[in-house]
Amino acid sequence: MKIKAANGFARILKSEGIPWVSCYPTNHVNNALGEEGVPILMMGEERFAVAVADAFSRVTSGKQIGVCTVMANLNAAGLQMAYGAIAQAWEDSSPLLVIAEGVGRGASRHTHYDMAEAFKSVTKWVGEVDRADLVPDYVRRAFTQLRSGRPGPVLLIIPRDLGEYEEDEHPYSPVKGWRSGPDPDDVKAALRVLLSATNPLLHVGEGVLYADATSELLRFAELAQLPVLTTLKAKGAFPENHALSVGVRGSLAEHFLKKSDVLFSVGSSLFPNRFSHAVPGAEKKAIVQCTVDTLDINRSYETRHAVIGDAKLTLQALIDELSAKGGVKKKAGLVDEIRAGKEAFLAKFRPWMESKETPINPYRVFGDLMKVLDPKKSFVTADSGNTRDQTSTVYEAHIPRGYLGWGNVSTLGFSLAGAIAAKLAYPDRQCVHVTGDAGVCYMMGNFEAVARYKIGITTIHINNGGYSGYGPGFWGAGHDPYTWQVSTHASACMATMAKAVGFYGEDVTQPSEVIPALRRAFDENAKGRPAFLEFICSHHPVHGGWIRPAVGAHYSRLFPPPHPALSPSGGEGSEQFPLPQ
Ligand SMILES: Cc1ncc(C[n+]2csc(CCOP(=O)(O)OP(=O)(O)O)c2C)c(N)n1
Ligand SMILES: [Mg+2]
Repeated sequence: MKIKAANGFARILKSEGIPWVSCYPTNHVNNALGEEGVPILMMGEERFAVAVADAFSRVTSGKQIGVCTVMANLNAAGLQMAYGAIAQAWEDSSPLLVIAEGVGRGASRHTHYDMAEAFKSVTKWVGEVDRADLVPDYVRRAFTQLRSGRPGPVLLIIPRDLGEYEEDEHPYSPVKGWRSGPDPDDVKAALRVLLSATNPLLHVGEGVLYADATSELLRFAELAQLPVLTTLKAKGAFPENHALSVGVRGSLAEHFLKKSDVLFSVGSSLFPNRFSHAVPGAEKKAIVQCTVDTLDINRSYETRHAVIGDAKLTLQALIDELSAKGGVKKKAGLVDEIRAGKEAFLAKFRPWMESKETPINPYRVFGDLMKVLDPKKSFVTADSGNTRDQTSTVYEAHIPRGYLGWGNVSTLGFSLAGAIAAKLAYPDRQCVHVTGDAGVCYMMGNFEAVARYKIGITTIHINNGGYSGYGPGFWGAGHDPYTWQVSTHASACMATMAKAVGFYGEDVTQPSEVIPALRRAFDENAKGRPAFLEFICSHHPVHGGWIRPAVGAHYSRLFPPPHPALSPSGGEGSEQFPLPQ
């Protein structure tokens, strides 16, 4: 049977198990998806169509692939608007499939915008389909890229005028994806370094989640008796209530990072950015880097010990090797040290989490949120700004993707996409995202779509009438004092805006009302109605820090030294006041 190219493509997506495609019109593939019965999620704009698909790949750690379509061809406005979202997926290595409509035969002379060229630097692969019967071949190649190796976005350009192809002559079967295992000699060498350590630290990146290796991680950490630190993107890969967890950031994490003589890293690029630690005293430590991609070897630090391969296969090999040696004796002292460090860390934050002050202290909202959520059946993510910094400091994630940390770049507004995707991936979980004043503005145009599709998520808006820490306050002058203030709640009520497009909405001004309001919101969510809770909060831009290289250290050229006024704790100290982000 002959079939139109776009319809053949839609059927192939179905056979790949793609449950829905997020989109924004126009794209001829959208009509084919409709005709073939593939559910469509039409968001309020392209950036969000991409973000929701991206977030779906992230929250499922690539077990499902997010797919989106955007407008392109001679009017590439959609694809141009999507650029930021695709670049973000690229920076975070998220396996996302973007479909753009290609320029028809002979029409490329009418445009000076070259889609493929424009996206080569932010995609793993760009495929330009130029014949109908090649649709299966191109999609096969796309899914090979999406399911193998280091994840990353793929762009497929499918013109409208490809015509038809004979479906029976060009059948398609789903692509499984391939892994590669580590060199056994490298595994042995890595273990030798680990076992020679006095103070080893297991450093865990998101690669462990994408490799579906969280149970192997747990086994290995316990077998080797290692304190475990995760990157922001890997938050939750190791249960944060485990006796060996030192979390992501703040004094406890910093203590173990500084103290370690062997940093044993699995599934991380190890490159330090604004939202991760640098390795302090890297020159004096032994770093072992287990990663899927040689791109990250000898990148930010000189690599002397590496294990290249899939994180699950690598951890299995490490477990086998270590078990053969009988494992490592239980370290009661280590567990006590972690417990005491955690207690000291919490002693600082707990009073804020229980604060009765008004405007509400943002930590009170997060403390109460933790009281009402079942950590085994919930999903939390946060936006750029203090909501990210504060939740990632105190929120305890107990299950993989119980918290979505994201952001090599950290693009305002993405948290809503995270919550939508999580609800679609895990309908039984209570899904919550926390955002600030700037974040809300970045996602606003998409609330109508969330209500239209009856996606029962809760938006927590921490309203502090500005970009907290950018302006002056108890923390000092602020780092962007001319660009921080927005309307206060008295003149701009975002909950009213959300209500107007179908959300359940409330303003919350009293600390005692935080929990009751959350419960009401969750009840509405259970009925398929999204909820928007606007908490009138104080500016409190204090959070767990990131280690920066000491000024003058070999790697400090990665970061300019912070202005002293911006960093009362000295840049490499523990809990930090705001830095430019
Ligand atoms: C697309 C984009 N542009 C700019 C920024 C820089 N940025 C980071 S946080 C922030 C302001 C956050 O303010 P708000 O949402 O009110 O959160 P708060 O820190 O006050 O809780 C800005 C402008 C960004 N992260 N993303
Ligand atoms: Mg704010």
